[in-house]
This record gives sequence, C-alpha cells and structure tokens, in this order.
Amino acid sequence: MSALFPALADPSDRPALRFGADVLTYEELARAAGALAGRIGAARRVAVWATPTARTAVAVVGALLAGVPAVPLNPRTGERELTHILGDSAPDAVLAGPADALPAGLAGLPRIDVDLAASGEAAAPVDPESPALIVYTSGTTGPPKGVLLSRRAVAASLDALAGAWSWTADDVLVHALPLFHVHGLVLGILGPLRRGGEVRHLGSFSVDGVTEELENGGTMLFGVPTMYHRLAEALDGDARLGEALAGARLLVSGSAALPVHDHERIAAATGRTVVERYGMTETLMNTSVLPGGDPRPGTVGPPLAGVDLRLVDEDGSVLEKLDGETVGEVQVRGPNLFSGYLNRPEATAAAFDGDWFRTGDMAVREADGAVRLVGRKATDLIKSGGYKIGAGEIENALLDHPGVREAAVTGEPDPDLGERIVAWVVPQDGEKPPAEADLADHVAGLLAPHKRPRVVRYLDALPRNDMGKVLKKALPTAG
Ligand code: MCA
Ligand code: AMP
Repeated sequence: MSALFPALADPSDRPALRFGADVLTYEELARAAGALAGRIGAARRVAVWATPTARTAVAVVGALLAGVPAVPLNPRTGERELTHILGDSAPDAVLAGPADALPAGLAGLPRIDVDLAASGEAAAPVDPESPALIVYTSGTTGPPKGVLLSRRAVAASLDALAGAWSWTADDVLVHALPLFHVHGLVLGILGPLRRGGEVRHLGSFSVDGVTEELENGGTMLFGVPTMYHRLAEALDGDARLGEALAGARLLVSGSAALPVHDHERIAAATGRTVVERYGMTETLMNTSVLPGGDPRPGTVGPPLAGVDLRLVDEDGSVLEKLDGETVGEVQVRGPNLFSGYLNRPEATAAAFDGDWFRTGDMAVREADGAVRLVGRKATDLIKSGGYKIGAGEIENALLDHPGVREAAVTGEPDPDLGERIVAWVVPQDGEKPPAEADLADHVAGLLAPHKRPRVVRYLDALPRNDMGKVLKKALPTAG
C-alpha cells in the first residue's frame, strides 16, 4: 500500500483545504501536519476536538503522519458520553484549536493546540494494519463502541470509491458534514487529500453555502439525505441553486436512505441524479450506484471493487437469488473492514460470521446485482439526520431525570430527518410531568444534541408483556 497521502510527500502549492478564510495548500498542510506529527509522535493515542475547522483536518492528518491513532470527539458531546469515550479510549492528549474552550471532562488531559502556520517534517512510514482512527458509534444497547479503522481499510475504501466515481485530483469537494464520523472525516476530508484534490467545508450546512461553493468551482457534493431534502425543498423558487447543482460533476448521498421523492424533485429541477452509496462505520463503504448508468432511486448500487457482499437468511443460509424480492441480512468482507471494537472482544466476535461482517441491514439484490436496502434487523436503532442512535442509551438517560418514572424510545418517520426520536414517558408525578424542552436538554447535556427527543409523549404506563418487557409495537402510533 502506498502512503496514505501521496500528495503530501512532494507537496505542491495547489489548495488542499478551504474552511472559510482558512485556506491551506498542500505545502502548507504538509508543514503544519508535519510539525504536529513531530509534537505527538510519542503518544499512544490522541483525541481530536473535532470542530468543523481546518484545525481538525490538520490534527487528524498530523496524527496519521505520526502513526498515532486519532479519536475524533464530537464537540457537542454531553458529559456522560464524553466520560465514556475518554475512559474507553484513554488518549494521551487532546488536539484542539487554540481558541477552543474545552469542557471540564477534558481538563485532566494534556492539550496540544494545532497551529496552522507551524512548520515541520512528516514522520516515517507506518504499518498499514495499524489503527488510523477510532470512531465511536452507537449500538442497540449500552454506550457507543470504538471502531478501530486501520490505514489499510481507509486507503482501500477511498480507492474503491475513486474507481467508481472517477474521483481525481481535479475534483473540488464541497461538504458541510460533521468531522467526527466516517462520512464527513474519512470520505469528506481524507478522501480529497488522498486524491490530491481540494475540499471546501462550509462550517455548517446551508443552502446558500452549497450554492456558492458549487458556483465557485466545486465539482462534487457529499451530504446526508436531510441535506438533500433541504436542497430539494429550496429548489422550488431558487433557480441559482438549480443551476449550481446542475453544474456539479457528482452529487453523492449516504448515511441513510434518500427518499425517492427527493431524488425525483432534484432530478426534475436539475437534470442530475443523486448517486447513493452505502456504508457503515465498521465497513467504510460497501456499495455505490455507478454515475452515468440508469438512475435507480431506491438502490445503493453494486458492491465496490474488493468488497464481497452476500445476503443471508435468518437460518444462516446464503441467499443466491438476484430477484429483487428475497430479503436477507447484508454481510460483507474485504479490505475495507474494521479491525474490531476497542476493548470489546465479545462484541467483535458477535459481529462476525467467520470473516463476514454482519451489518444488521436487510436488503434484496436486483437482477444486475445492485443492492436495495429494505430495513434493519434491530428496531432499536434509529437513523436521524444520518446519525445512528441507540434507543437504549436515550432511555437510560431519560430514566436519570428525576421527573421520569418509565421511558421508551422509538423512531418514527420524519420528512426532514428520515426518522425523529420519540420519547414515551411515564412521569413520576402525572400532575406535573417534566416539560418536553427540559427532557430534550437533559438528553443533549448527557449524550449529544442529535440524540435529544424531538417529540415527547406522556403515558400513564408503558405497554408490557407478562414478563414485564416493554412492547414498543403496542405504543399508540409507533412501529
Ligand atoms: C437544539 N440544539 C440544541 C438543543 N436543541 N443543543 C443542545 N440542546 C438542545 N436541547 C442546537 C443544535 O446543537 C444545533 O446547533 C441546532 O440547535 C440545530 O440542531 P439540530 O436540530 O440537531 O440540527 P438538525 O437540523 O437536526 O441537523 C440536521 C443536519 C445534521 C445538519 C443534517 O443532522 C447533520 O449534520 N447530520 C450529519 C450526520 C452524519 O454525518 N452522519 C454520518 C454518520 P447549531 O445550529 O449551532 O449547529 S454515518 C456514517 O458515517 C456512515 C459510514 C455512512 O454511511 O456515511
Ligand atoms: P453508522 O453506523 O452511523 O456508520 O451508519 C451505518 C448505517 O447507515 C448502515 O448500516 C445503514 O443502515 C445506513 N446507511 C448508510 N448509507 C445508507 C444508504 N445510502 N441508504 C440507506 N441506509 C444507509
């Protein structure tokens, strides 16, 4: 495997990163990340305070150059989740911007401020199997697990996407995704840097921001369905946006399903079809619709180069039919896979069937091999705004609120977020139930704002079976 970033070995004065007024060429990035690599070289692991800024990109590249695994932290993470991630990943230091105010939970860690103007040399080559990143992701129960992503997996997945999308150094990627998950960080930052191209990050998503960057030379756009939904909504009456989208080389959606209605609205207004790709933190990217082929809203395309994909029945038998009807669990294997969950050998073992990773996603295969996702095995996993959220962690947080006696959490369809988090709450005192905003703040403060319930429904009791287990399907409008 070549170095992760060939363009940093002999850096040019072409732009690499643009975050508003912070612009770094490859030369400047090589110097700043090289200097940082020199400062952290002896660390076993570092946390990165992953604000949507150039400093986060430099911090992660610096860690990768040094061969030190980076743990990106959501800067809005609440107390409990932060304590868990820090305890589990045990970083030696936190990399942050000089102006960042870090929470008390990080006070015990040495802080290394990222200096965009620093100058130093990059370190030696690193074993491709060593971890590059540890990305925390939610499961159905318990706190988030740390996914160990090797340099090999990152390189393999980015190269497979480059092949499928003809992604080159000439591409200018526009995105506004958070930098603490695979989509925004691996695809959105490391992707362009591996190609030697440019990334422009908007800081936060806005229709105007997307329009402007695509008008000014952006060739690709990456987003979650919520962002494409908001673009589709804005298209009616915004001719500038329509032209900007029509002018892009590639519009890519992922992290959750893009509804056919939004596909159709964008195609009708711009003549462009949004390309969907399917991935997961543990597997990086598995499939992608191939640009230029027939538009196929509802499918996520065939497996990417190097990825083996199969559907498996409940009894464990492999389903061979490409009939668009036979549903099975998606299992994958290939160089794109993670190396295990940090400190969780049992969870790692349970996630595999031999060398096949069980995704938990249910799908059918079309006659040409394209995958169409139809659901998930676990109903307790919610995808809201493209974030994966476990119902169990929210229930536990709600139960810690003094006004809550019982709690159940479900996801229900939402035109903007895909699914919205609904909390079903039995108050301690039916006369004085805790306010909806109070419960939302409570969950946001313990876990993260995107995990807060968007709707609270109050009940006198939760429906339970004879064993006392909550019957979520029996909740008034859930399921
Ligand atoms: C509101 N806010 C609050 C509260 N209420 N903060 C604290 N407590 C509260 N009670 C704040 C928020 O922090 C935010 O601040 C603002 O109000 C609006 O937040 P929110 O309502 O959450 O925003 P949204 O409209 O729901 O966001 C939509 C979004 C977002 C921008 C699309 O969901 C998003 O960025 N999604 C990306 C998810 C993603 O990257 N997933 C990848 C993982 P402020 O306005 O200041 O921000 S999946 C993956 O990686 C795999 C591999 C894959 O396949 O891609
Ligand atoms: P995460 O664990 O946050 O990395 O999310 C991974 C999950 O997102 C997958 O297991 C799928 O359920 C979902 N996902 C990712 N991309 C797509 C897509 N294009 N269409 C539907 N679901 C997707």
